[in-house]
Amino acid sequence: LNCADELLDRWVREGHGAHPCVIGGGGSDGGAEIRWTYAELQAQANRIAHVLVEDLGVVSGNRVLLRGANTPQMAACWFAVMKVGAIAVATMPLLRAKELGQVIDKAEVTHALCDAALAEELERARASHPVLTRVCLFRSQAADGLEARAERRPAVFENVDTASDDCALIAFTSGTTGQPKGTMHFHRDVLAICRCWPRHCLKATADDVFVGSPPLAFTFGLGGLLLFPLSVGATAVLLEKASPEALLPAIAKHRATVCFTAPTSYRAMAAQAKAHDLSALRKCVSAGEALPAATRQLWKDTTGLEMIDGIGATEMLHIFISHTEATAKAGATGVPVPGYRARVVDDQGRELPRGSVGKLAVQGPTGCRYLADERQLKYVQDGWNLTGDAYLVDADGYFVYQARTDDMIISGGYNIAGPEVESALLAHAAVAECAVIGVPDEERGQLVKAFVVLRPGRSGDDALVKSLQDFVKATIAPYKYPRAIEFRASLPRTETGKLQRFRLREQ
Ligand code: 3UK
Repeated sequence: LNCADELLDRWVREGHGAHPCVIGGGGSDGGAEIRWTYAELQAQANRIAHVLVEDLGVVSGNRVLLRGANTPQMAACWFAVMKVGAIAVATMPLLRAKELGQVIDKAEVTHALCDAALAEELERARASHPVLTRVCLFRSQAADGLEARAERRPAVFENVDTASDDCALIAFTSGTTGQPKGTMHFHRDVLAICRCWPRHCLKATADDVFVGSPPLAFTFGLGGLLLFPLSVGATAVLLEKASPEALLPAIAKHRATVCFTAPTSYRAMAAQAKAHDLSALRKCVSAGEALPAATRQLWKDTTGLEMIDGIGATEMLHIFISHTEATAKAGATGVPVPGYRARVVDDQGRELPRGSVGKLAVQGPTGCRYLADERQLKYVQDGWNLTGDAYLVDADGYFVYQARTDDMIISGGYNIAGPEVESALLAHAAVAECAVIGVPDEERGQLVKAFVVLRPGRSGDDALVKSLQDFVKATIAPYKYPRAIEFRASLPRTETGKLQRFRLREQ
């Protein structure tokens, strides 16, 4: 079993080879836009597979680092790595030499395919990590570049017959704190995620056109922008720069029907959506962070569309609690995706009654396998994956996100979930973005503090502080209101759109 066969080759075999598959490139570098059919992506992946084996000496089980923005070439490289039975180690484009070095060490990377535009940091990392022996650049004019080599190779390749439990990829967590952790996923895991959430919650078809912002190096992006569209024979639009400002015109231009991005990006898009033709859009998927009820409503008011929220994790490969547009419930993440089981447990792993806040525990066809890491024993207990999230199950059986367990605030004896306060603040007309943390306080242990980015034209004066505090007190239990409010021009976020609350705490 090789996941490239089911996701790519079979479409060509079954007469779907002429259907548009991946569109992209032609970005800021002024290059021409690439539009590859399924047959063309397959041919390109096959040629690169030959280069991997015959020029670069890759054997199955080797770890191949992939470094590039979201482009068709990156997609071809990913499938080539699958085809030769090697293990893809995709890295975030913004990583620096030091972080790349950690990835190379931890994943024992021997080979790399790297976008020429991003070669510099990798070369610096390589200088101090000789285990990485071969680097080949793509999107390069060089005579020894990947394209030049691939051109000379045949367009057919016989996939290595990997076992279903051979490792297909090592994904590194985006790391909101501390050291990056590598998680292993098998060929069968790649196929399992295509059969679970997309089939039950997304319900896409070959006519769909997928677009979005998460990097292919982030499993949210790998699934949403490559695996899921290809699993149904649809088209994937890959954007090199996917800021909210770039996403809107791309949706219009490609008449995209499915969009994957983070809540903060939907909020930014909502502010400008009216100026773009979003009429083809039908599915708007949000993940990476909790989706506040106010953001769901804002997007509905702007576009008429109900969003689909889903919680996923690098450790689980993709989304495991979610819903359809028809079963959306404001403020709740949803119910376990068919194939997965989830429950809320106490510190001893005992299931808690509905309404009680505890640790989220998940089980399903995918799960956490850290590369040699003592944290495995913390993440998986009694066969349940503990994602590090605090949740409750409401009266209807919906899972309602509270906070990262380390982000829960204890103030004056109360447990307060920062994201609940953030959701309340986001419904205020003056608030564009916000982050709520606990700061040390002699009297209360911790004090609820909000960092607020205002909408244009608003000024952060004492009257607004009072207005925001009153607004929160009128929306949720008054003891949760932010006793301190600081106005900021922006908030620290990861490349994947996650708030870095730990950075605010450090300051
Ligand atoms: C948080 C959410 C509330 C949560 C991811 C979809 O985010 C992804 O993976 P990461 O490893 O982070 C995992 C953590 O992020 N989170 C993600 N989605 C939600 N919290 N509501 C949500 N909808 O703390 C989780 O433990 O970066 C998301 C698919 C694949 C992914 N890797």
